[in-house]
Amino acid sequence: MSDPKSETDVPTFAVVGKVNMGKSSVLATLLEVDDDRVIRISPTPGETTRCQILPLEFDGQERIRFIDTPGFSRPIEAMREIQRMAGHSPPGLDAVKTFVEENKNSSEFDDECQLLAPLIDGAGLLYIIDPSKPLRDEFIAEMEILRWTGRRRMAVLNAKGDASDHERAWKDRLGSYFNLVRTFNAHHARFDERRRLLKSLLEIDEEHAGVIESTIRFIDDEWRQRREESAEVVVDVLEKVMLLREFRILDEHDLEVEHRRERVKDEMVTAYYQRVTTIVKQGVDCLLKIYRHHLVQVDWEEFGFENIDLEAAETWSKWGLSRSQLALAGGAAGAAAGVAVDVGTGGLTHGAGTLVGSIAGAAAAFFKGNELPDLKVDIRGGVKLQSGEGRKWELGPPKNENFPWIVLDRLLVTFREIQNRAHGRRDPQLLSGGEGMVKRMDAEQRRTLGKWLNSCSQGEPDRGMEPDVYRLCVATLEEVEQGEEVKQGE
Ligand SMILES: Nc1nc2c(ncn2[C@@H]2O[C@H](COP(=O)(O)OP(=O)(O)O)[C@@H](O)[C@H]2O)c(=O)[nH]1
Ligand SMILES: [Mg+2]
Repeated sequence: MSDPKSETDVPTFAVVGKVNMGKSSVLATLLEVDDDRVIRISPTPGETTRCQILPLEFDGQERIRFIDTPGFSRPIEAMREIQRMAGHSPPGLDAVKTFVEENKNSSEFDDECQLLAPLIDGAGLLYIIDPSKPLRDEFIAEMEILRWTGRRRMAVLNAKGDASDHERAWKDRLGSYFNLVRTFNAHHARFDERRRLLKSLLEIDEEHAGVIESTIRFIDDEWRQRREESAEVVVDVLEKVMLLREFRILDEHDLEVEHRRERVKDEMVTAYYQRVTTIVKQGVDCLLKIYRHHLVQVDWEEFGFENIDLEAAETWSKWGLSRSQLALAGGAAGAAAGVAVDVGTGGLTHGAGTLVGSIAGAAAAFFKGNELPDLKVDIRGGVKLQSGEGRKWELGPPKNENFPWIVLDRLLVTFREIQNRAHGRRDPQLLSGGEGMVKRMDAEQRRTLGKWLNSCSQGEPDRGMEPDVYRLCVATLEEVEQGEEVKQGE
């Protein structure tokens, strides 16, 4: 059986542990919920006072049910009470049932009664602990109570801090109380770890193996689809950016007065980069949506293109592009280089020259003495005669052949950070920067992509190359996914 046929067929797991151990955070990461209105995560203990059902659904059908619980608040007292109720015999599920029955209307053991109710109903359990905390008597009491329920149980180590001091003690003890011990960090777990934790459920609920296995297949399919959609986003952004042109209609007077010409040029360059930023931002928003992130934001003040200083060392290093990588990327796109003015040469006037020469000097100075591709950063464009009075000034894309690779790297680095971003976190900042990703592409991929980018920059995307470009983007994203996790700040 691979589909749950009725509600009682849905494998159910209660998430238990002491208050504030990260139970809700583990669930939020596992189920990709970054919304505090759906799963409340709080630094103040004891805010959850009721159980909450959190279904894992596919195609509108609940496949695995998790129950978030308030957590233990008085485990030692509860343990004694259950022991007292068991009398001379060893405590078991009956004593736990009696305990809940007798205390459910009193406030004394409210949290314990809430937490134990789903276990009495037959749920398996995930016991969340923080191995950076010392193993105290209250935890032993919790483990005893859970063992008495007789339910299949897994301990999940969610280390909030440095676990090295106490982890051994925890592991020694957990082994004798739980069927399974797993590590899952609510702030760092990525797709693989989420998948592994779901797979572990098989070991504590063999009865529902079919449903759990088919759910994992759904998750794998969905993950592949997300990667494919992301590749489409990347290709789309690159094409849009390379096709982008900024226009102004100028009259003769504007063109003849140098300071006016300069002003128009500056305005156009600013407007151009603002539009590049908008395109990239829309792409990043799509990626965030694909991976179900609603909370995080990218600092566009810093990472947008509006104030991009293509000649500054910082611009390159922030995105992890070393000089040699730039040389490689540039080499691949080399065909795009050397075309300074490719529009309307017939009507070209003095304006275009000024435009093209504008920022090249600084870049050349920065890279002086290095065997590097031409890093001129002027924007291609020209002036065309319009019918009637005006002249059309057109610019874009930057002549710098590395430009599309920088755009691509921003997308890849952002994609990597999205992969590393756990939904259980509630801090809004998606960090950007760090090691670049373009370098992971091999020479063949760069050559293909470079050729296609070149066709885009000339205003005529090579449609025949698109399937190859899409495939290499999918492969690159997969590569990025599998890369080492770059630890994010807390
Ligand atoms: N640094 C860090 N903090 C965590 C982690 N898991 C949970 N927390 C924090 O611990 C606090 C309690 O988490 P919560 O999930 O609400 O605990 P619960 O009471 O067991 O549901 C919150 O401030 C979380 O942000 C973790 O893996 N790392
Ligand atoms: Mg909670």
